[in-house]
Amino acid sequence: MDVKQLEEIRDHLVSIAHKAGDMITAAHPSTGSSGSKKNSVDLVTETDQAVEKMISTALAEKYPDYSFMGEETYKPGDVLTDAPTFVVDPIDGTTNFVHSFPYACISLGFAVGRVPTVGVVYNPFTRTLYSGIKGHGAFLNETIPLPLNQQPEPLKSLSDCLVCVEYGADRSGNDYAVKTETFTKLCTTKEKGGAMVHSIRSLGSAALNLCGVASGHLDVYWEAGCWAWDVCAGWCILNEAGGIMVDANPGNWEPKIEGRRYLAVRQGAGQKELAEEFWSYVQGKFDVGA
Ligand code: LIP
Repeated sequence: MDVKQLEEIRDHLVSIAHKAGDMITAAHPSTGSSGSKKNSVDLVTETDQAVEKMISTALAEKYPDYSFMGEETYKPGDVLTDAPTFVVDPIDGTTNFVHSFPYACISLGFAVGRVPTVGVVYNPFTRTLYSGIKGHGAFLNETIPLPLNQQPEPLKSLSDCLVCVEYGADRSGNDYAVKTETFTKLCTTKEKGGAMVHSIRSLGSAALNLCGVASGHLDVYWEAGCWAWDVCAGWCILNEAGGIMVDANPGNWEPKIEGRRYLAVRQGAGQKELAEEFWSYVQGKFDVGA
């Protein structure tokens, strides 16, 4: 696919993101207006479903030959293939949306050969738009190149980092223990065997977290359990901003979009060493995605 075609796709995704943003900001949900999927903290609202319908219809009209994978219409067993595919989360950060915490977005990814190739992520509450095309850079609000600091500081040590993590919806079992024990280790003093990171943040939207790493205001983002539609768009933007994505479990430098385990590191000298340092603090191994 040539760059003209990819730019046309990006432009279409940007206009869909704005339409979706208007639907989301007009919705005024309440905690009582949501339903749940897997458990009481895995929320979904009528707005998630209506926005996905609008997006899939708009994409099918213009690109009838491309596949579509969306959070609200995904069925267990659906797989991402090598075919050009739109990978979409109508509201990433549904819990935030339900609580009117203004950190939620529309995440519109386009994968070719299962590689994130176009990404558009739009937070309609702050009117912040991130976009990227593979090989052609990433931008904030279409004109400001990412990362925001074009001469990012070297990544010398995890102890200098602001680290983003998420608790996710599974609140027991092996993977929850791996997360929470690792969170503790990250924050603990060096004397007690920890990484003594500057701090950790848990903000509730994988796509915006990836854009935070792409921008450079987060140094690292580590998560297991989220899905292809949470990461596809942000991953393209991250890579185009010079960031890297590796596996949340130690040792794998080439995670898959649908692998459900992710560690993102911002641009800067020493990225790979920082990923290795992070892995050395991971307590156990995630089962998800295995
Ligand atoms: C959410 C993510 C969040 C993650 C949750 C969930 P949703 O997406 O972006 O960061 O921790 O497991 O996947 O459900 O709001 O689209």
